[in-house]
Amino acid sequence: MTKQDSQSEHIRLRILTLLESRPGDYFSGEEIGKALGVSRSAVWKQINRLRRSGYRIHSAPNKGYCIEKQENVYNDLEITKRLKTKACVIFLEKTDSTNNTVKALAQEGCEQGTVAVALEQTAGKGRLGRYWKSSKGKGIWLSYCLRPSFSVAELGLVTLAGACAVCRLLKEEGFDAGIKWPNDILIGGKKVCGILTETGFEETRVEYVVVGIGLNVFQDTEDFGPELKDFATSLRLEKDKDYDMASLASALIDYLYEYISLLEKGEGEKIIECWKSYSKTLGKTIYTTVGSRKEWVTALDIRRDGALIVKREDGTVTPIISGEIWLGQDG
Ligand code: BT5
Repeated sequence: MTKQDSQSEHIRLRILTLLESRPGDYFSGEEIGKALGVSRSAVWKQINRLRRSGYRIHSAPNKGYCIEKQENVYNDLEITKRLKTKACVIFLEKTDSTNNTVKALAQEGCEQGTVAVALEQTAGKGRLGRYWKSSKGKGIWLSYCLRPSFSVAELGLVTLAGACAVCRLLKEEGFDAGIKWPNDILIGGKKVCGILTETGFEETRVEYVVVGIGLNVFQDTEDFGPELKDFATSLRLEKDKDYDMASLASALIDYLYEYISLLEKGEGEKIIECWKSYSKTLGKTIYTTVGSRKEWVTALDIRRDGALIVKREDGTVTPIISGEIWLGQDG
């Protein structure tokens, strides 16, 4: 976002705040311009942009502008308005993958805290070339850019930080959510959220890390299709209420910022502690690939680099760096 873009966003936010302070009441262009220290034509221009973002703003000759009260508007301003931390939110109606969007922005030099949020992803990505179903308006599809100051050895903690942020949000929404190593967030044994972390290197130095989070919100069982319906869930399926996407997205960004800050302060062990408190994996029997073959093991602990420490049937203890696990009967 250029300086000019961010200035005009700031003006839009202030116009919005003013109009929303008395929905249904008219404010003249002159009055708004005076309050903000900008010209009437600048007000008019930003009002039109607000309209294009979905706000119902009426105008009447000699009266000015008035906004209709609206619920659940989901766009960059609504997310930014609710943020407690600083982030630069870029909202897209449609993109292939918000991770790709942020990677491109990172390569152009965007700052830490740049976040792409999309209403729809046409090629949402999971790990290892898998897909992430991201239908229009059905969930929160966002990616956050980091410019890591912490060591490469701590990179594994970024995904864990993302998982902690999601679990905290879900707990506050009243869900008993838990983490299945390494990146699945489950409610009642079904996947409600996935996290994909991608890293960009410049020779051996980490240039950027992109944390992509996909959180299912409004899907019905049919939305998931035959392939996913038995394994996936959404907040709406778990608890039928009216979720406000902008509030969910802004809280998620705030929590992500908080957990990432712990990493930057060298307090990675707090992320591990938090991850353990939400874990649905530790202490459980799991089925996974150890070395080159699949076997039943017991998940013992999580290492600082994010590896899962497991105990094999022959009693040996070994780390699993990446891969897939399946929870056993006790999971
Ligand atoms: C993940 O991969 O779980 C990471 C998903 C990350 C998605 C976010 S959305 C914003 C950002 N932009 C992107 O392009 N990606 C990130 P993995 O552990 O590999 O799981 C992928 C598997 O989950 C698929 O093979 C399906 O079986 C299943 N799946 C696909 N879409 C799903 C959905 N919406 N809900 C639950 N499960 C899903």
